[in-house]
Parts: sequence; structure tokens; C-alpha cells
Amino acid sequence: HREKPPFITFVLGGPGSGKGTQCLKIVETFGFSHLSAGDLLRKEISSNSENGAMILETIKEGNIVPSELTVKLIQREVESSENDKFLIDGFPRTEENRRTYERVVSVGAEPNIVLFFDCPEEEMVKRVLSRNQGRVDDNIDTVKKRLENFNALNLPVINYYSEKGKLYKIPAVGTEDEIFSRVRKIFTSLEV
Ligand code: UP5
Ligand code: MG
Repeated sequence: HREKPPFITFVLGGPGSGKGTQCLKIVETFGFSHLSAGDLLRKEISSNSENGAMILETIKEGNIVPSELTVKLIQREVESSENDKFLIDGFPRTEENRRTYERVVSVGAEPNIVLFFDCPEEEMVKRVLSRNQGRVDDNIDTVKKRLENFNALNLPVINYYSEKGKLYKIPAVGTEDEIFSRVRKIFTSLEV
């Protein structure tokens, strides 16, 4: 029932780079809907859905959940929303994720822009390990695996969007407000 395709922003960056934190600020200031792929998957675990056990094991290992599943969760949220601008946080994590999304989703298959929160590894590890919100993957062993997967699988996606001219790389060290002032400039200049 949408008249024109929604404005889609993919929000990428390593574990603990501040994606979720900055997305909340973008929601408040610019009226986006925030869809965290990780949150949607954790919701599947806690609602005891048929795939919950498999998702839990995958997240515990710091590995990537099958694309079809994640895409379906994201698509359901976009289609049931009245909003016309979305932040898709933590997705796509692999080239295969990206291609599956493009194949399955008809409306808004290509993101309008992609944000990349660029943060040094030691800072990301420090943030994740001091978070203390009971996430099963916030331990040193899983964080190492998440970083490994980020470097091997997600950086190629980031490079893909860079070559397409859609990437906004944001230095992600500093206070939350300092980082948000960088983010704000991007959305203000795009007038979204
Ligand atoms: N913090 C934030 N900003 C700060 C700042 N400027 N200075 C100091 N501290 C700051 O921030 C992390 C912590 O740092 C928080 O305590 C925050 O207060 C503090 P946050 O904003 O939560 O960072 P974020 O980048 O969102 O970190 P997160 O851990 O959520 O990133 P991940 O990408 O690792 O986690 P996600 O939830 O996206 O995915 C989890 C797992 O789900 C994946 O490992 C994978 O197994 C699975 N998954 C898939 O399989 N497929 C998907 O498509 C998505 C996820
Ligand atoms: Mg997050």
C-alpha cells in the first residue's frame, strides 16, 4: 500500500562499534524506524519460535544465521510498518546476505545509503565486554569470532557499497554526542 519505495539505510560496523546507540539517536531526530537484525533474531529466540534453538547456537558461536530467515524477519517489519524510512542495523553481514535480500525483497531492495561506523578493534572489545546486559555473545571468545567474521565477511559488503558511492564512513571513537554530530550532518545534508 506504499505509494513510493521507502528510504532504506543499512547501518554497518563491527561488534560494539555503536550501531544501536546511534540508531536510537537517528530515530529521535529524524523519525526513522529502527530494525536491528540482531534484536529481531534475539526476539525469535525468546519467543520460542521453531528456529529459536538454532539461532541461539549460531549467535553463541558468533556465526551468521541463514539469510532467508533474517531477510524474512526484516521484510515482515518493513511491510507491516507505515513509516517510509528505515534503519536496518547490523545487516547485511555477508555478500550472501546482501544478494539474498536483493533477490527476495521487491520494494527497497537497494539501500539508499549505507553508514559504516569505523572503530578500532580494541575499543570495540572494551565496549562489548563492559556492556553487561546478559547477551550470550558478550564474552571474549565469542567477541573474537564476531570480529573475525566482521573482517572476513562484512568488510567485503562495505567495500561493495563504497564502490557504488553509497557509503558514509563515520569515525566511531569519541563520545556518543560527538559521533552523532557526524551522523546528523549526513542526514541533514540529504534532507531525509
Ligand atoms: N557505547 C556506544 N557508543 C559508545 C561511545 N561512543 N563511547 C563509549 N561507549 C559506547 O554499543 C556497544 C556498547 O558500547 C554499549 O554498551 C554502548 O553503551 C557502548 P552498541 O550501540 O550496542 O553497539 P553495536 O554496534 O550495536 O554492537 P552490537 O554488539 O549490537 O553489534 P553486533 O553487530 O555484534 O551485534 P548484533 O546484535 O547486530 O548481532 C549479534 C549476532 O546476531 C551476530 O554476531 C550474529 O551471530 C547474529 N546476526 C546474524 O546472524 N545475522 C544478522 O543479520 C545480524 C545478526
Ligand atoms: Mg547492536
